[in-house]
Amino acid sequence: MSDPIVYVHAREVWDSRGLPTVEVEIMTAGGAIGRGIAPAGASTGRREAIELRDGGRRLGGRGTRKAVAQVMEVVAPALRGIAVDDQAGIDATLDGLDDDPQRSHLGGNTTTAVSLAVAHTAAVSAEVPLWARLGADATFIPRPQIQILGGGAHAANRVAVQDFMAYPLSATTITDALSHVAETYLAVGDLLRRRGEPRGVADEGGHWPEVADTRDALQLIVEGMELAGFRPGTDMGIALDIAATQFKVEEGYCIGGRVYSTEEWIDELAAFSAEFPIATIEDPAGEDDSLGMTLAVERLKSVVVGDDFLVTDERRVTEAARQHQIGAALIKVNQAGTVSRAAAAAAAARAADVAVIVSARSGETEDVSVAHLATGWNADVVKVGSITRGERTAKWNELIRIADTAGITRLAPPIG
Ligand code: 2PG
Ligand code: MG
Repeated sequence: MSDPIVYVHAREVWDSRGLPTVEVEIMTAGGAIGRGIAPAGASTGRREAIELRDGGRRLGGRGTRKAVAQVMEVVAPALRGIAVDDQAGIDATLDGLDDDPQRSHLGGNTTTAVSLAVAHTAAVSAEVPLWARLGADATFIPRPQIQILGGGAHAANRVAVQDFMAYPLSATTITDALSHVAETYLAVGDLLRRRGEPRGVADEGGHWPEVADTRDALQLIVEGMELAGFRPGTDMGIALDIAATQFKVEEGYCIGGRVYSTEEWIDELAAFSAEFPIATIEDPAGEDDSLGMTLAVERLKSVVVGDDFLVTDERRVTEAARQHQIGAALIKVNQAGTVSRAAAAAAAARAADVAVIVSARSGETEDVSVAHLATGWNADVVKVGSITRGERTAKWNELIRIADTAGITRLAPPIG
């Protein structure tokens, strides 16, 4: 039964970095109400959907009042009267409202919040949970990759690598997976405390990286796994997000004052990949470094994941699978700008036999969409940061609820 949209409203709310973002609320004739909030990246790819920010002096130019105004003045009149269950049609309408594919006029944050709000409202209208509306046949929960140490742009570049995660391998349920990682997170905290290091957290809740270098961080995590009683590589693997675009220079990659050629850099990662139980390595090369991605796929033992390299773009995913044989694609709705475009990128990955990792951003809120999208799209992996901080645990706790209420006991098999 068609349930038309009667009301679209936007407001400025706050994210986990104390920065403003856009929330959209939608109501239908049938009385269904749903909300979506746009997340925000810190290490963004140059090809991803562009956020609309206010500029000027308020909040360092990061205000989102212009984005709110775009929803109220441009989007709302275009959506009123459209059936809320027509996600594809509504997302196409959003596409049509901005002649720039990167959405510089309407804002990728604007369209993301609207598109997510539509998805949630449609689920409420249909009286089913969002994950079930997206994929009623979901029989497993994606296996989580959970941050232990933050780094890169999420920790003032204290170390170059952005994200050191634990990837529970022997856990068979989401509750066990989260519990195994929590034990490891606490053990790593104990090890850091024994070293006498301060124990602050990075942007996504991982321990602040008071480590000498990448090798030290990897050793610390392996030690933490063992201290918590898990066998590295058997019970738990490591997942890295290098986010190499962040330290790409013309001649190669610059770390700690040393410049590596692309080949030297990939060989450095290959040595880590051979020495440590690293299941997956995301963005080992910069967003434009096609050669670096090819070398990474050839030389790393770990599965190569594309994030900035793919920017949740259907065509780039297909092309990277063909040209580079990448092993997994990161999927982020706000890189693509709409739920439908992100779904198309995930489908392109599936069609090319590339694993799907649905990911949150470093700037997040209480919005739990990512838990539903990852489950409904049958993602192999879900990544939302650490096991601490409310904006992160909101997603993990939602996955626990989905598993519990739907009786889904299985976890996706590990990749890599
Ligand atoms: C990433 C994300 C999430 P950001 O690079 O995968 O960790 O970071 O949101 O800052 O782009
Ligand atoms: Mg990344």
